[in-house]
Amino acid sequence: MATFENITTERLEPGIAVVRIDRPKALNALNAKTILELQLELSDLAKDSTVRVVILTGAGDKSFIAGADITEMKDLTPGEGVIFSQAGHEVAKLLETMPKPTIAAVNGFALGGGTEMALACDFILASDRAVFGQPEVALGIIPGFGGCFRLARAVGWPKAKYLIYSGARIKADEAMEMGLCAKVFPAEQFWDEVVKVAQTIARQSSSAVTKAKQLMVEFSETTGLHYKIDGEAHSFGRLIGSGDQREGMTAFVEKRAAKFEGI
Ligand code: DAK
Repeated sequence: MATFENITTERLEPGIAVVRIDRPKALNALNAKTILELQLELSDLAKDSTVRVVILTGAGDKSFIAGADITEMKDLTPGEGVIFSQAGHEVAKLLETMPKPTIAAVNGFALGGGTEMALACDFILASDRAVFGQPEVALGIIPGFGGCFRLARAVGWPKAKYLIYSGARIKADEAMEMGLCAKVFPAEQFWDEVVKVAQTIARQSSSAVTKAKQLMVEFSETTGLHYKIDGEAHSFGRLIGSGDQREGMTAFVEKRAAKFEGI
């Protein structure tokens, strides 16, 4: 089994793989290396017949994924921006289409790319301490891992537009009300409840569950979605290198408010 720097995988019975993003210094933000590691690990789990359910979560109790790594994204060139986005799309696509259920166990901050990766899973289980949001516009960019489409698919266009244009952060109860989460559990019991859900699924007929997933992927027009998302990667690439993207990300790193000029 491969050993990675930023992710770990734990096996639980019966046939559950728990993939944890583990970058505490950046609240589990996704840098390019973590995205590559996720891509490799999820491809293996997708093919592993002993795995019936995959849980994606964040290490620690503060953060699921605090977004893409802003420090690393700050200096991307437009070409690198497209490559980064496409790698993130591959990870999201694996979560969305692998022939077994994927559960996002959102234990804390799920911002930007964090909400997007959670949305790519089959469903979201959230701790009552979870916080969701798409704050990209505050950094001079747009959601780059499929957020514009998957968020709208989950909560409807008006609410997705509200969340994306405002960058508002919402707590688990509001996310539940909007239809983003399948269940919210108190933080103290969160992990036990997540494992119970995964075990319940893992004990069903895996061929029936896989068929149900395949049908839902097909009928939710996910294939069309992947085509549209490629357009998102190129739109993102065009924002990389803009004055507002440099200002937004430099301001985050310098811990000050951004001054945008709309360029
Ligand atoms: N990237 C890098 N470092 C991060 C980070 C991030 N996203 N989030 C947190 N950190 C780091 C902080 O800089 C800090 O580092 P030190 O100062 O200790 O060195 C450390 O984690 C602890 O964070 P805080 O001190 O800020 O902790 P607080 O509890 O005060 O605040 C917070 C927690 C999650 C509210 C705050 O850290 C925060 O606002 N973080 C940024 C959240 C955010 O804006 N996320 C969205 C990122 S943009 C695309 C692909 C993907 C995307 C877009 C395009 N393409 C290529 C097409 C996605 C974009 C995003 O996700």
